[in-house]
Amino acid sequence: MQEKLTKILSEAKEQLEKATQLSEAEEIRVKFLGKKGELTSILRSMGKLEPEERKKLGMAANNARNEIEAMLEKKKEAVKGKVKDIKLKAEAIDVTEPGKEVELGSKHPITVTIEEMTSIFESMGFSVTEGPEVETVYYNFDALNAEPNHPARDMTDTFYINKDIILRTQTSPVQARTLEKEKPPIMILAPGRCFRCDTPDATHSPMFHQVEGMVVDEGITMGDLRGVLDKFAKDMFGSEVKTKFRPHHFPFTEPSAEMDVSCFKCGGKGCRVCKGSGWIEVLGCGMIHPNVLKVGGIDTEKYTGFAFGIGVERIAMLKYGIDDIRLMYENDMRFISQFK
Ligand code: 2NL
Repeated sequence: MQEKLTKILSEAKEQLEKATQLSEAEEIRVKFLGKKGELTSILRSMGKLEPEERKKLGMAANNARNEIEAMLEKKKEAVKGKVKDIKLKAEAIDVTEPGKEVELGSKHPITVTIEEMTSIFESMGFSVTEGPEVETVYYNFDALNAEPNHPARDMTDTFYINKDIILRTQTSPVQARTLEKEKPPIMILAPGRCFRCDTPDATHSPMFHQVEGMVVDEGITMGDLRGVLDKFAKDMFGSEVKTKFRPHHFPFTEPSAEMDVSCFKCGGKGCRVCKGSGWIEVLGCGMIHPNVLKVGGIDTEKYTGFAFGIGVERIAMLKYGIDDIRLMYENDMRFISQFK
């Protein structure tokens, strides 16, 4: 028995020395100290021995077990230490390495254009007002003198949420709300997102942007409208451009007009940008219809006003030579990052 114990001890020692992994150490523990282990079977068989003998051997067996356990513990610690070393080495960070360059984002061409338009009008005294993109039919159509059967009210042209709520088709509802709330003098700009049921193509998008403006005070005339919009055109497209106003029709203005600027590319001789005509259409405008002022609670005996609406995408496309509106909503970085 004593011999057997010595043999077990030296075998365990030898095998443990070779072990390099925790799983191997565990296998060795099971082999010697487990329920069916070699040392365990010796301890079990001791019941048959004489008491004197049993005591001696018992002590020796217990010592052997303690020794194996101590060796196992030592091995486990050593293996763990090695694993940690490897891990630390693999995860080491070179703090002296130069940092990666962070690429700066750039503004969207629509943002750039709205900011430029806004600052031009702010320099003339306009202040920016905003309103909801989800609007009532009342502020989007009724308050703006749109006939009950006006085509723009159609389910096929406007996104209806329900019979009274829509996605605004223009930013004029912002101005209709302002007329209700404020007293003249009023001089506001309403930039923002608008929605119409359009099938996308090179010049149409169901989501687009407008900058509308409105001035209401005593003695406001078409001359004021022309002065403000001519100044806008010169600041936006170059001091050399000329403007002209052609009669038009909008439900919310009377008289109404569209403004053209002389082509800033060819100077009016005719080119690809102005399609040979020398003129480019840039906005719609007019004297605010008395019905619109009245609905807003403005005294039409005392006050008059003008308003205008500018399509932001159209201005951005002209200014930056973009030939397809859809490029602006694909967010391809190669396109987007050109507008710093
Ligand atoms: C266009 C035409 C326009 C307005 C918008 C407006 C707003 C109020 C009263 C009167 Cl509250 N008018 N807005 C007026 C004329 C034209 O937009 O073709 N925009 C791209």
